[in-house]
Amino acid sequence: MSLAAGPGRGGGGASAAQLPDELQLVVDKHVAYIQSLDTRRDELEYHLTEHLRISGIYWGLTALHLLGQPEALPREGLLDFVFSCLHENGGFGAAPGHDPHMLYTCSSVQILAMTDGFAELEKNLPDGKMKIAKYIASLQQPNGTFAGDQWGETDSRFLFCGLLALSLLGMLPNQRPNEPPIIDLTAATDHIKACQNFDGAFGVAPGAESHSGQVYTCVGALTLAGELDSYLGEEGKDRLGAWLSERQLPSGGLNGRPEKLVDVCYSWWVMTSMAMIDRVHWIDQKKLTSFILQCQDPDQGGLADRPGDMVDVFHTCFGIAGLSLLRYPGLVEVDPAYCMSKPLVDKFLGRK
Ligand code: GRG
Repeated sequence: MSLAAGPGRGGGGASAAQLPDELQLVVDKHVAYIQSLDTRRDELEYHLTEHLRISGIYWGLTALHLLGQPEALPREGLLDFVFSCLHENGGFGAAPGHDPHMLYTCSSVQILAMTDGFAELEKNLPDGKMKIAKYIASLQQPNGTFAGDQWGETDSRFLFCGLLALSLLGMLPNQRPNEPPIIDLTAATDHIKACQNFDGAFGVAPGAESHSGQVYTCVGALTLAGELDSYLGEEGKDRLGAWLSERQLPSGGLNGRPEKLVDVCYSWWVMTSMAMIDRVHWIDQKKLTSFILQCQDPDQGGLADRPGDMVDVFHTCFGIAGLSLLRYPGLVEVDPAYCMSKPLVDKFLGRK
């Protein structure tokens, strides 16, 4: 059975209603699960996850967009929360009172893009877009990479988040060829290239073990910089694609690196990297689809890392995003670099 191109995706494949029970995505349950998350303030887990709250909102909102329910969370409440995390220097913390950090600044910019909130940003912080861009630029290091915050830890995740957020702000040097560059994009991509290993994959820093999460950040950064094709070429894509395709285990699920357990989130990190190098067909898509669907809680909604485990919003987002890449019927198409609805990103960036 083909799961390709369902309604709204321009193809003639199966619709969700034609699929057998074990291949049904419980869309309404997932929407209700995400809507319920902010009402669980008396649960320990709510407080234990405060340090990543704004990313949690990005994960939930992205999942809702891909499920075709972009308005299932109240826009005003989302914007109020985002602005309560904003600092004078243009950075965002994970929650009110938390220090600004690149990861949460990226999630905040993504939420602002998804909620069309940039006009409100200017009311909360005059010249807000430029202040956010300058905060991001201030974290670039002499060797081209980016720190996560003022304390200086570096990681290819932070570099990618910097480029992604700048791109949504329209402030990447390749988006403004006639303006003085706000960051050194060549130094940034040189650093990413130095993170590539002999196996064709990428690590968190030069010389670090290949990991598919970092493959996403490095391939995504090269995509945003417009350098992916010229740098990798077909041979580089084949070598990286071979390493990524070895991430699939007999259960159909994917792991992040050799000898590790499968986890539904790698359905995103691995598959979107495959999408950016045009090698999605190197994975058994039917088996992966089935694995992702087994990670659902069919009663309460949400997805877990593995079948039978407790669900959470992180795995819910990346499982659904993986299904979107696999063209599960009825889901909105996801943009591989931005991990947001592709129609939204296309419109937002004025892409055809
Ligand atoms: C815009 C989608 C988006 C992301 C922003 C934060 C970020 C950029 C990317 C994270 C990439 C990454 C490193 C993902 C991997 C996450 C993960 C499950 C790490 C677990 O690592 P280990 O070593 O697990 O605990 P393994 O599976 O290797 O045993």
